[in-house]
Amino acid sequence: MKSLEPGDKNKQQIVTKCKERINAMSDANVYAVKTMTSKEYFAPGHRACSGCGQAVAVRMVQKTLGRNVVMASATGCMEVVSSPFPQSSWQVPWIHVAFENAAAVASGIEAGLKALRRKGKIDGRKITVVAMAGDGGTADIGLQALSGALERGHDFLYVCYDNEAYMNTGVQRSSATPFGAATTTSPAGSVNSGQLTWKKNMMRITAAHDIPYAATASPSHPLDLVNKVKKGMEIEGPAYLHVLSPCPPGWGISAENSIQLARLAVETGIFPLYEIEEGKHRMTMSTDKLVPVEQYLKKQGRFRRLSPEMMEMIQERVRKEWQELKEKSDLSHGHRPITAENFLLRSPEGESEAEKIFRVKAGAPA
Ligand SMILES: Cc1ncc(C[n+]2csc(CCOP(=O)(O)OP(=O)(O)O)c2C)c(N)n1
Ligand code: SF4
Ligand SMILES: [Mg+2]
Repeated sequence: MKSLEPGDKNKQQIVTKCKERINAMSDANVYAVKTMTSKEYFAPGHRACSGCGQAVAVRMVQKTLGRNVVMASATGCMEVVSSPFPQSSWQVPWIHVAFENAAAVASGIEAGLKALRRKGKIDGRKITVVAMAGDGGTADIGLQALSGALERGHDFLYVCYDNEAYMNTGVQRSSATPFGAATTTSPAGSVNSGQLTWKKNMMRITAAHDIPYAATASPSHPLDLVNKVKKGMEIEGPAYLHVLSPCPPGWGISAENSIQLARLAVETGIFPLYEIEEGKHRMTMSTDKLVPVEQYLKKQGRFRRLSPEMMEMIQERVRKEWQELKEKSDLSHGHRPITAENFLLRSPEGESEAEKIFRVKAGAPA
């Protein structure tokens, strides 16, 4: 492929060339991170463990959200690691709320902003209201508050960072802990092999509220994640994002394998990437051949005691749920491939890093 020439001043030409390059890449997701804004809204210096998948995901989500947000953040790992008084990693308005009420607080913020706008005390510019919580704060203790906020139809984005247990308080099971995983309250030993129930399906629960948008996302697929955050911001009404967040100490994995594990969760079909928009399902990352679940499970200490029978039960369930999801997706939109069209990630404040890089390389005027 022809490289960019210093004389390529026409922006359209530059963008076309960028798109050609990107389409030639086997997996645009690998390169997406480099195109994000260099501005940090979840600043470094926080105390998350190395390899924390949740911290990686939060950073990407915040880069996409930009400055015009108000955050309500439930108690959990991200609150604890980011806000030891008097320090804070948050470069945006951020409120720490209780374990159970992130969605209720976000509802109040949204209603308050509406009232201020109506009274002419703030201008009409869009301010995104975001609630964030872990799987415990979402699927267990915060479920009632979330259900109420979805039912009332508040215009907000709820992000659940799912590391599949109560990590902040020492790896206790939650209803999002997967079948067979060992935690301190679902120990694996001679009697049981870990969690005995199947993971609660928050996508089905939130979609049952007939909200305009619900999606799963993973830090291993940044482009997909960014697109979904953008959609959640743009859509009027409640949007729900469920983000897989590998946790090295809780999952029994090494820090450097965290994102690889997130990728395997997607590729095995254990954590499929899809969205439900106005009731229509769409797989955003599909494959005809799933990687065997064993490759994902065997890499994690929490599944060390899984028997071959349990492994087979998990494989069977994943296969069945994948097939059901595929059929639902085929009935509506079908698979949407990643193309260069949705690759150039513009930061909310303007030019994307990719555009800046290519403009500078091409010698175009600043
Ligand atoms: C009412 C109440 N019960 C228990 C706690 C203790 N507590 C704080 S965070 C937490 C677990 C958080 O789990 P999760 O929401 O999954 O977030 P993670 O730490 O895993 O990111 C618990 C049990 C609390 N703060 N408030
Ligand atoms: S315990 Fe897990 S979720 Fe919490 S900061 Fe460490 S890696 Fe992240
Ligand atoms: Mg958790």
